Formats: sequence, C-alpha cells, structure tokens
Amino acid sequence: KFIPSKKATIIKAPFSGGQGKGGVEFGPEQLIKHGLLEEFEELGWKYTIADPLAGTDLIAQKNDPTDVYKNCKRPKMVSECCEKIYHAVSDAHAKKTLPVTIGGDHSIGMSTILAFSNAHPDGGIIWVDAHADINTASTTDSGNLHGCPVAFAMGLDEDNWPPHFAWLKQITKKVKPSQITYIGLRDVDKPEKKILKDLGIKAFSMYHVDKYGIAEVVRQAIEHVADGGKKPIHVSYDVDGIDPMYVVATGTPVRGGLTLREGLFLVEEIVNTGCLAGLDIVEVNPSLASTDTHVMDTVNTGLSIARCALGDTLL
Ligand code: 4U7
Ligand code: MN
Ligand code: MN
Ligand code: MN
Repeated sequence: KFIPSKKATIIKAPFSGGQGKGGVEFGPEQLIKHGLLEEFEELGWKYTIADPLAGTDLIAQKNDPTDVYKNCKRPKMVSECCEKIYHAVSDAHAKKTLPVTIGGDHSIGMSTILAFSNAHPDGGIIWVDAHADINTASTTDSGNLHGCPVAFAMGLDEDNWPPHFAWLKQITKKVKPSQITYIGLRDVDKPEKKILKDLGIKAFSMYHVDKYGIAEVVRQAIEHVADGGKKPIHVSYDVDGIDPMYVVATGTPVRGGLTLREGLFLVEEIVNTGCLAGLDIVEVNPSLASTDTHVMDTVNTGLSIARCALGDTLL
C-alpha cells in the first residue's frame, strides 16, 4: 500500500561506533555473502544498493581517543555517520522505495526512524529489541550511543547533546512518543523505565508476549501505531530481540527472548497489513560467536527476517 511497487533500496550501514565491540561492521557483508540479494531477486523485488559510509575512515574514527563528550562515546563519529545514513534513507523514501537498512549497530536507528517519520508523518514505528534504546545523553551509563537512538530521534534532552549533533537538532519534526511501540523488551535501564512511563510510550515486554501470545501483542502494536493497519509502519529490528539460543552472535544478548518463530511471525503479520514502509536489521556481529554454526544461526536469522519482510509467505 505504501510501497507502490516491489522496489527497495538496500542501505549498507557497516557501523560499529555506537558501541565498543568490533565485528558488527561485518553484518552487511555477511548477510550479502549468505544470500540477502538473492532473496530480493527470488521474491520478485527490484533493488538498488546505497553505501553512504563508503569513503569514511571508520577504523580511524573508531580508534580516536579524543572523540568523547561527557559520558558519550564517539559522538562525532556517530553523528557524522548517522547524518549520512539519514540522507540515504530519506532518498529511498523520496524514490518511493522500501528502505532496508542493514547494520551495523543500532545507533543508526536514530536516522532510519527520523527519515521514516519525516517521509510519513502519520506513520508508526515498531522497535523489536531486548532493550528500549531510549537512554539520553545524560542518562546513559555505558556511554554507548547504540543504547540512545530512540531518545535522539525524539529530541529528548537536546540541551545536553554533544555539540556534534547540530544537523539532528535542526530537524524540527522529531519522532513523537505516540508513534512508537516496542516488542521483546526484557532489559530496560532504570532511567529508561522512567522515560517510557513519563512519555506514556506503549511497550510490549516479554511478559506481555508470554501472557497474551505474540499474535495478540502484534495486533495491539499495529493497532497502537498504525490504526490497525491503515498507516505506514517502520520496523527497526535488533536481532537481540530474539533469544540468544537462536542469535548468539550479537553484542548485548539477553536470555528469555522471542523464539525464532515469534520473531518471524511478528514480521509476517506486519507485512500482511500491506503497510511495511521501512525496515532495519541490526546488531548482527559475526565476530562474537565461537563456532561457524553459531555465526550462521545468527546470519540466517537476519536473512529470515528479511525474507519475511519481503513477503515470503505461503498464504
Ligand atoms: B542495543 C544498555 F545499559 N541499555 O544503554 C546501554 F544495558 O541496540 C544496553 O539494543 C543498550 O543492542 C543496548 O548500554 C543497545 C545497557
Ligand atoms: Mn538490543
Ligand atoms: Mn545534512
Ligand atoms: Mn537495539
């Protein structure tokens, strides 16, 4: 409905500056190596590839010890790269293609959901994650900006932002708290809980998944952010939303997550509304598994999310 033809823009975001571990920058190449592009072809999608970080010296920037601001790590790197990704995703929306952004760590979510909500001001965002990623520049304890993208996209606590984020401050239309909901939460920091409560942000934790079942949770999520499937939906999918038994190779695994089928079913249901208008697949880190089988479990989970999002259904 919102993507008139099966056309996508695949945006490579081999970015790791939002957290300390190495390896998450290999996410895009691993997914492509193991068949991401073939999935698009098999399912009848046309695509172009955008590589907004090409030419950026990511290694030098990640290792720059001067890139800190108060507790925030690598604000300059995160800001510069996120600005490039913001423009690439905005271009994909302008061309009426489905932006599929492949991370990289989740800090890039600030760009993808801002670009989405500017292209679709009435749209809704479903953030699938073990974490709420809504720490502000002041509340983040780890200083890792992959724990902060939702707060930045909402403009929370702007006065305390590192000065590097001037471009983001200038974007007047920020993501509204009513526009987003979560599925899969189970590791939310204390200040994040307060923010969710104060702003009245609807969130479905693993408790809700267990209590109501994934089908009812997805139904309510779509009801809340997209009027039951009448408005465009962006899915920002952190693979750590799924249980580490299926997804070992990720930076911040938390036990007790979605089963593989719950994690895929929710994408299938969103796609069935015809409203999917943006997708991120992030936090695949092939360096964080000790065996090839574990790497492939995680990579295949990412590929399955993509396949479901592209409408691979037997119905
Ligand atoms: B991810 C954390 F403290 N909340 O801020 C933080 F638990 O993109 C984790 O969801 C953030 O993987 C996880 O560092 C970020 C921590
Ligand atoms: Mn997470
Ligand atoms: Mn700009
Ligand atoms: Mn995340």
